[in-house]
Amino acid sequence: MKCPHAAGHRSTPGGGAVVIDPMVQDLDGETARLREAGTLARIELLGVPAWTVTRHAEARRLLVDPRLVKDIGVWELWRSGAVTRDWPLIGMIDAGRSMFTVDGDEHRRLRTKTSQALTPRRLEALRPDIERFTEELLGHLQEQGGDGGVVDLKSVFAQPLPMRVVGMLMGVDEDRHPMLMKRYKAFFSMLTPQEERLALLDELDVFYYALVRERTARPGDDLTSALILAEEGGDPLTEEEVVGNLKAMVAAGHETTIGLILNAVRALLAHPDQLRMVLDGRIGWDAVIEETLRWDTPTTHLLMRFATEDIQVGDQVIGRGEGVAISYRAIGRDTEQHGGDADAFDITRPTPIRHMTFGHGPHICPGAALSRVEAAIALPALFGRFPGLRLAVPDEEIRKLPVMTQNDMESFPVLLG
Ligand code: STR
Repeated sequence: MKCPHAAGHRSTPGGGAVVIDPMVQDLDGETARLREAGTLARIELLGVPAWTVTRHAEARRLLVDPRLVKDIGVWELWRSGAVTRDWPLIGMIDAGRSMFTVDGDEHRRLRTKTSQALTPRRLEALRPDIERFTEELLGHLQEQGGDGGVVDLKSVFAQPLPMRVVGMLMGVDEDRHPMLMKRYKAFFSMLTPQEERLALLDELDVFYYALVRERTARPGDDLTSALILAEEGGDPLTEEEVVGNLKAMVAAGHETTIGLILNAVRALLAHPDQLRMVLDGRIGWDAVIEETLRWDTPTTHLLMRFATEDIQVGDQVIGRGEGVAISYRAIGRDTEQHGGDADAFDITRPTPIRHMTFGHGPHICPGAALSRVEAAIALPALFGRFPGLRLAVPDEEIRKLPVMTQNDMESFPVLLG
């Protein structure tokens, strides 16, 4: 990669960029530094400069601003060749044509069926399956940790559950799940060499194209088949678009919900008084889920949108062609939105639902309701079965994965109690 700094990035008055740490060694410190750097902060992503939005109110405005688009072709650093596919984060942006990468009328065309399939009403039909998966995986926990030994809540429960749910929804057979989980882990990890990441993305494409062809020949009652079939009189998605949406659904449905489930368990175990309130029925699981989403967001930074023209934000200007990330973790800790104690986990706060963790505007997370249903089934079932659940190591020893955009941990060793 050529030096991107040479490409004429405008600097903020007086401020150096916050360098985002690929090893995620101090996430809370970094979040605080981002908030200190201002509403619109300069960041550096592995040598590549960008802006990021750190405040709730400003993100709400910018996420509906049509001058910010997903089209990588607008990015000056990409057009000039300063950023290439050698950059380890390129797969987060240049991810094929899908509802994640397109705006405007085309975006509506790509997204409508998916959002219709994921309304709270439609999701009621999935509930029995999610409950069945949950029971099965709780059985695996019992088998592996029932003798009083340490068991990894991540690999045995929090990771396979969302994979099974999104696999069922999209029509991906269970025997493919280990392959997908392994590849996505390597995709997100900054320790994976870039040639390896590009190769595994190609392998995933081969898999997804084969799946789409199979469903084209023999449609099932999954969402992939629905995406292939044209509405009466409607115009069908292209094969590339179906593959793009399928990839986005599997990657997002699996990776983010792991974080939601594990972060909620971790927060409750670290706040036993609050756990007691939930187990006594004094406060609902929905409060736990919403507060976890705000306080410990599964997505740390969402990459990336690009300015089609200069955009004034306070006394700063996002220059035409520059990249803008959204720092959801910082936004969840916004004191203007959540009060002076925004850094505290508190399920009794009056307005926990006013977070923006699922985004805002046309690209707002289509899977939000699904992830809430998953967590609302998984968490009470887990604590119902193992009320004495506790961490097997001190909380400070839990390691974050070296992933720049997602908030995920290496493992979560517990004792079932
Ligand atoms: C991963 C790689 C890929 O093949 C397709 C996508 C598109 C959807 C992206 C996904 C990515 C990364 C994780 C995202 C997801 C949408 C929601 C999820 C960004 C780039 C979040 O973390 C919010």
